[in-house]
Amino acid sequence: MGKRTLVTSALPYANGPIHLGHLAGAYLPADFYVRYKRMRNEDVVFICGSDEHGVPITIAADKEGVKPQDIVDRFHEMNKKTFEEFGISFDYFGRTSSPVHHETSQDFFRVLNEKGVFRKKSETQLYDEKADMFLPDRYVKGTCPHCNYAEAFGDQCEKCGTSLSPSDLIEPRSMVTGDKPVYKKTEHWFLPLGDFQNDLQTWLDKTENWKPNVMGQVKSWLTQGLGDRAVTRDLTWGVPVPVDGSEGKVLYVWFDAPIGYISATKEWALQKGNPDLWEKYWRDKDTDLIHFIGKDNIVFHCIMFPAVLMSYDGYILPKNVPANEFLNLEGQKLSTSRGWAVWLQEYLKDFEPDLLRYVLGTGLPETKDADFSWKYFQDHVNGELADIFGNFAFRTLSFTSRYFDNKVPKAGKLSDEDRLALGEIERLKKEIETLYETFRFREAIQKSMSLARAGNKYFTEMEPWRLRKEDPERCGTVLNVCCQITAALSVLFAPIIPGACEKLHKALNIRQASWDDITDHILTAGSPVDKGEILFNKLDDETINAQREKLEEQTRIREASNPVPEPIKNTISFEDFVKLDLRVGEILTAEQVPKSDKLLKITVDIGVETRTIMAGIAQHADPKDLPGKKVTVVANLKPRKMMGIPSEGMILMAETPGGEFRFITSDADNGSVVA
Ligand code: B3M
Ligand code: ZN
Repeated sequence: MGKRTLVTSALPYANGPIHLGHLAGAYLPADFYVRYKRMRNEDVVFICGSDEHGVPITIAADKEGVKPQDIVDRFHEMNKKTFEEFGISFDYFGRTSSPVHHETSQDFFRVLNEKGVFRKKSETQLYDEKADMFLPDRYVKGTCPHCNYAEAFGDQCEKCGTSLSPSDLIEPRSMVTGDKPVYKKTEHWFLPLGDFQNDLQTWLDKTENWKPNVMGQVKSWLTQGLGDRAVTRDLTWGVPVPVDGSEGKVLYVWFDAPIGYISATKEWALQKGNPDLWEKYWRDKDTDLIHFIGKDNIVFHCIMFPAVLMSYDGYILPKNVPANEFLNLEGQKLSTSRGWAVWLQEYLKDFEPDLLRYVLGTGLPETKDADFSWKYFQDHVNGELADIFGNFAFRTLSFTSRYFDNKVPKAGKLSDEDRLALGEIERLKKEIETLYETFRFREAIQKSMSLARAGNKYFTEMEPWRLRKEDPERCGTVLNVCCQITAALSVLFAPIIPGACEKLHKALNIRQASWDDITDHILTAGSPVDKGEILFNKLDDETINAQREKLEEQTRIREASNPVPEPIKNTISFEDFVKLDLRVGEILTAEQVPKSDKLLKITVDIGVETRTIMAGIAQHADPKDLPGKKVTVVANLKPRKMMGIPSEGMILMAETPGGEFRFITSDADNGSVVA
């Protein structure tokens, strides 16, 4: 056994299903890495689990009117199963509600408390008198002081993105009762991160190969100077604070959740019948600890949790935290509340895991935010998996089984071309290893695909279909080379597309694929080969469009049932307002503008004259329904050309939160002034 590595993926909150954004951040890259290490026969343990505490859980429960326990039970089981189906190969998937976790996190708190690490301070916090509870920031809503959005949360305005504290809100109200919260004194335990500044710096200085985006964020936290972080909360849902005088208090979720990695490793060891085994992975300096996370979790994994581990003493610190940036979807930010997301269970109803594992892998947000689109998915499945990898494996296997009696043919004397093609195996293997070791999975995948590309090129140039008749021995040599490359591919690609590679191993009779077996002569001449099968079917436009429509439909439904009101714009003066000349009018004619799918050309009688107005409502109104409709027109808007036609005003419309358009009508005579 080689090196020992403990790999963790961020514990997903058990408050909703897994989507592509999660996968691209913390799970898929970790799984590539772990599978690669296992294939190298290294000692690696892969740990994850559900994060079942914190306000995200109680908010989800409140929304549905059920208990937090119901929410976490449901999503823990669901997510565990989905990860399994997708082939994320955790050695253990725990949950932070487990007794082992409660004990472990309480032990951490107790020990740190006894060592005098914490500071106890009292502070005033928002309190709901009617509900008799302190309010977490997320439980307070009010008007955003920056954009006037009336539904801003106490920690952030989701409209303008500003991060807030509850005291910033104009007219704060409790989400529990709707009452105005009051301020009340409460006592909490704080982790004085400033005390760890030097130790953290020393540790970070010694780390190697960290991604610049991760190190940059950490350095900037350190430069700003670290403050005190409360590690307890006044809540009922969570791990109870295990010291006297702490009734009604639980551990802050970001205190207990990372300890969840340790608890889950303990449970894994118990399950293996070797209860002490976990210690080797957490307390032995020869273990490399690697945390895979999304970029929003960096501070907790690179500052707060290391500070906790240092204070307890005897624990190793992370060797690397290869955090990923965010994944966008079809050019827009992912949003579960808006329904703008692809949920993994939904994906799995329609496609094999391998396709997404590969395609998402080629576009991971490793150094900057990346975009996933269904078109990108289609292009990469068709153009690479099917046309390059699948095609090469298929033509090699079918040719071999058909003309060489289902056996790897013997290689004769190798030509320069043969040697060059075979040489690619060793050369690329080395490069790919470096890429895996430095967490550059996108490039590792590209490099792996370039071996299949080289294989195809070789096959085409050698023209075995011609050699078969002209020079059968030479043909055997060429197919031997192709079989060796196919075998190498089936091992190199195994961390990425395990399903397809297993099929290939079967077809090539490779019993146990190990990374170090990848050579230019993995297969011996005469060993059996099955007939090739099509590994990847191409995806047609219809299939892809159906996915896009599903996405749009999801958002339509969510937005209609859960409208986000538009914020009120900045105040204007009365003088500004009276500059507007608004008139009642009546539509006379309406027609579609050629070559535009949005614009209608409309003529409106506004009493004093008839105006031609271009309106971008073709998708919302049928021109033949419009004549006779009474509308309101901005009559003194400077004319502007649209599709070459001057538009002499604007017809006012109301857009509903669900995205429908309605005219502002009046039964007053045409030309009446609106004021
Ligand atoms: N549950 C936050 C998140 O999903 C959190 C991760 C915990 S890792 C210890 O972003
Ligand atoms: Zn705002």
